[in-house]
Amino acid sequence: MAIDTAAAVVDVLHAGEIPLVIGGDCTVTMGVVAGFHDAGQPCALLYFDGGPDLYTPGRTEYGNLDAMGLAHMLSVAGSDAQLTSIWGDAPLLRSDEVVVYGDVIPEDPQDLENIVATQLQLQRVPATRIHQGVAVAARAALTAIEQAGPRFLVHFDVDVLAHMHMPLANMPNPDREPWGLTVEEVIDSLRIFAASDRFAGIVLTEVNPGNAPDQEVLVRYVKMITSGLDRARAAS
Ligand SMILES: [Mn+2]
Repeated sequence: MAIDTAAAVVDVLHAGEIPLVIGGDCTVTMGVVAGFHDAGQPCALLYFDGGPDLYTPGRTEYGNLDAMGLAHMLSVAGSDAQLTSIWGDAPLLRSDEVVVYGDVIPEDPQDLENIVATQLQLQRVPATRIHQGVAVAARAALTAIEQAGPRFLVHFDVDVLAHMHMPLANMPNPDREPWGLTVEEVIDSLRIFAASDRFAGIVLTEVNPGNAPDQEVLVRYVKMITSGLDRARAAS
């Protein structure tokens, strides 16, 4: 699937358009980043997600690859070599080409993702910082990602929202502190990112319509994304 996704992204980029990729779990982003490389337009990655997906096989309770996507793009030690070698020996991304935005991983020195993120010196703008002021937080993330490369891709996992606000994620974060984002915080953030000259595409992940309590939630999701991608409204 990742290889097919990469080929489709190459076609979109060669047509001079901005890819909108609808996943899928978070591993779909591997194929999208690879597509930018294959098209000769390597991208930095703004990882807008409730967790940084830094687990490797054998290190999560559930074993879901969904929680391992960024680890495999960075070729973190313990990654599955079948996945990290699809596009050659070099990692798809270096850690200085990534900014993690909106995560709710605990600042616990025992937390595995916290340990890996610290070791990699990943730049992070966690949800707690966004709650203090979304515009300031989003502009800080934007500055960092604009410095990370000539263009950036946004990976957007619906689990960055508190599940009670948008109950669609395949692997929801629990509804307890630290809380995920609100719909308004997502819209304000996306507008700031999408207005950048360096915004080069977006991947939407984890939306499982089977989880939706009613159709209205899906309508709210689509309105949130389209409103967030309204580049003309970023200054408002
Ligand atoms: Mn994710």
